[in-house]
Amino acid sequence: MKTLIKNGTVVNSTGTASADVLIDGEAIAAVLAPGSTLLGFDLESNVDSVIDATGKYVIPGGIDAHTHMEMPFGGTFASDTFETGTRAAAHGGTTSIVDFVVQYAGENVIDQFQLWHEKARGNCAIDYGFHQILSDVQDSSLTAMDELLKEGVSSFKLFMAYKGVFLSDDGQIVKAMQRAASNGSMIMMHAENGSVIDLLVKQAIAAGNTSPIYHGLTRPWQAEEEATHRAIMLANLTGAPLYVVHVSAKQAVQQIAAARDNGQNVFGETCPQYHYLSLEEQLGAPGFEGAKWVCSTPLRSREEGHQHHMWQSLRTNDIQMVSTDHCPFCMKGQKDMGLNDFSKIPNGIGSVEHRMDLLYQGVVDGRISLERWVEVTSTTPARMFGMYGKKGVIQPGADGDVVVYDPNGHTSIGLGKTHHMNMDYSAYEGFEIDGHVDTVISRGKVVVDDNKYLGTKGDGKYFARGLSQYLI
Ligand code: DUC
Ligand code: ZN
Ligand code: ZN
Repeated sequence: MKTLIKNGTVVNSTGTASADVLIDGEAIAAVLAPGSTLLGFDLESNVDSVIDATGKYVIPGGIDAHTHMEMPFGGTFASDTFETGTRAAAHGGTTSIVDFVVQYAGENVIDQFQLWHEKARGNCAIDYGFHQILSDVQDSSLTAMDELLKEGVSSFKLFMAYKGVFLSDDGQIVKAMQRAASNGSMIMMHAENGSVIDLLVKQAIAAGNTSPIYHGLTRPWQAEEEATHRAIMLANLTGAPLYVVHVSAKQAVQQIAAARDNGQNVFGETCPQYHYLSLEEQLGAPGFEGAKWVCSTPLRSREEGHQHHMWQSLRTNDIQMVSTDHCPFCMKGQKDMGLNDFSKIPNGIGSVEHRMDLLYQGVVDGRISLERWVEVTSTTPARMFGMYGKKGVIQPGADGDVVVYDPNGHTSIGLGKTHHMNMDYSAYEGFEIDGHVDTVISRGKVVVDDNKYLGTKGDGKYFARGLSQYLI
């Protein structure tokens, strides 16, 4: 199967050019000046299909490097399965995800890795890789870190919050960091001070403060800044590279920026919710509505300027990339477990389908450049997590993961509109985007065209990742 995408504007993180893109089988075969022939052959009459991208952007498929499909968490499971979640991702122009294998205390890491393979295999619409969560860091977990590297898992996530669920103490963190420093893998950190949060939560509930806004008020930015600083110091001590996930507080960004200025291999990820949504407007919505936006780290105060700072840090590269932390729960039967106690609301927001559009609106609004959009949503995730070359770029030899994006199109986000995620609400209901995902190609196959899903369950394959390109 040969496909020619003609007359488009190809946008890579390094620049923009008018070019035709030839996909042969599963890979990009050539990027050519518009109307070029190849060895004297007219391309258009020698391919199976032609996509006219006149007036449109041709970009590398999005990579969401932080998702939790069907994650067991908060007494329930994230409501998107690998099947529904990856199909929704495809609709939104994302052609790869990196999901998290969960290991709770006492479980065996390798067993869990095999279990996650079973959940995903044959079910995904797009390609997928895995990070590994470590909770208690057993001796067998350390050897598993070496073994998993050979299986294409080069990043390990630890939690400084969620005591009794995920939390690793500082000694356990240091042990895992020492192993990462020696085997070249990346430590990912959920950086919030769990003990402080647990105390504030207990005090809030005892005082009768049970509504969703208290989720945010009991997870203050100081708890995020302190844990971010501590993680940076432990990484400094051990020499491990550190990737701080879902950064939401401007003070945490400042810690990351200072460490980077100091020459340390520290990286920051943020998510669209921290750019657009706030403690006051969403978490503080009347009644129980705020439960829709209970996630951790929490939405921050707009009055304190966090959202503005997140956009700024993305532009200045104090923060390197944007994932979603896609972890959806329905209001009915899931979020409503916390109707009388915010601490029982399952933590998570779903937005795997909207990340590309929400960040593109940042281009329209003059907050980031077109090339930076591609960089933070595709190229940097590929480089950060050992996928670059195959993913994250439009060049010969790369996988044929390509999105035709229409800057003159329009996207209305909301239930009954562009929503394909398995959620009974949208965290972005009513958002209007000045752009549209027209065609999504995954390894040479059109999987979404004009909002229609054309793929098949199981099109997506496991991607064994290499080491991060950002480490020397
Ligand atoms: N935060 C969430 O909101 N959900 C899943 C796990 C996490 O760290
Ligand atoms: Zn987390
Ligand atoms: Zn997460």
